[in-house]
Amino acid sequence: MPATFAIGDIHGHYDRCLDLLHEAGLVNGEHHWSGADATLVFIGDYVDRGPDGIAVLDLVMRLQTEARQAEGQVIALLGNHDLILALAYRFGQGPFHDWWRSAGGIASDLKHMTGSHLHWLLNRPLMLRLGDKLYVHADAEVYYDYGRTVAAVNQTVEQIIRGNNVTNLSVLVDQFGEHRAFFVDPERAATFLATYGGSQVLHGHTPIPGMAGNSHDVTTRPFVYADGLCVNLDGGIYAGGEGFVYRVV
Ligand SMILES: [Mn+2]
Repeated sequence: MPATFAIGDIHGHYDRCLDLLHEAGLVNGEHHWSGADATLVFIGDYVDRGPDGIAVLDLVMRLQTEARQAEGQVIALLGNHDLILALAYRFGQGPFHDWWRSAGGIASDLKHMTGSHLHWLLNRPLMLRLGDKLYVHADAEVYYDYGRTVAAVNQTVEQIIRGNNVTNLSVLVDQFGEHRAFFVDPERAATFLATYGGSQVLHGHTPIPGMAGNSHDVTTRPFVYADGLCVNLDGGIYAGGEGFVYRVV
């Protein structure tokens, strides 16, 4: 079985992202896919807060193509920050633009964003089930509002984010901002897995130091919690954390 890797929230830190992928053997010195038939899952939040979110989007989009040609695959989930940038781009000045700014939106990201970035963002899945792992961006319960299977959630959210119903979009963005649902109550993680399948939830969205405390190496490896049911992959790169690529299988 081909190897599977996952990487958490990049938030515009393109150079750090490349370094991590290179260390993991997934890109070569020329920044091209070198992971052969491996699977790499990006957990979302490519943009905002850090210097160059669009470069991160371009990298992920290109690696998807290159991996496919090598019989590997790059799967990229949608993060809440990615959604907000897409809405700021689509709707222009107004509530979503204000939301994006207050969420750490970077002016040059919006300036350099194109229709192809938007198209790509609007086609990102919210959830992924691969083997016995369930991948989501947020440690939140927003998913329940959109369906009781991975496929149903992805389909419902895709329709909403391509649509023009501002109320539905606002509710989605708001709920997507929840944190720590499974940390405060491990029973919620068990219920989540019973609903969507899998034996472990892999997520980002909530920097590990906020869960595990601030010991020196806390941002360099995944944080397992909720009786082993959850794995947090957010190494807090935007706040100076080193981050990591997690070898899942
Ligand atoms: Mn997030």
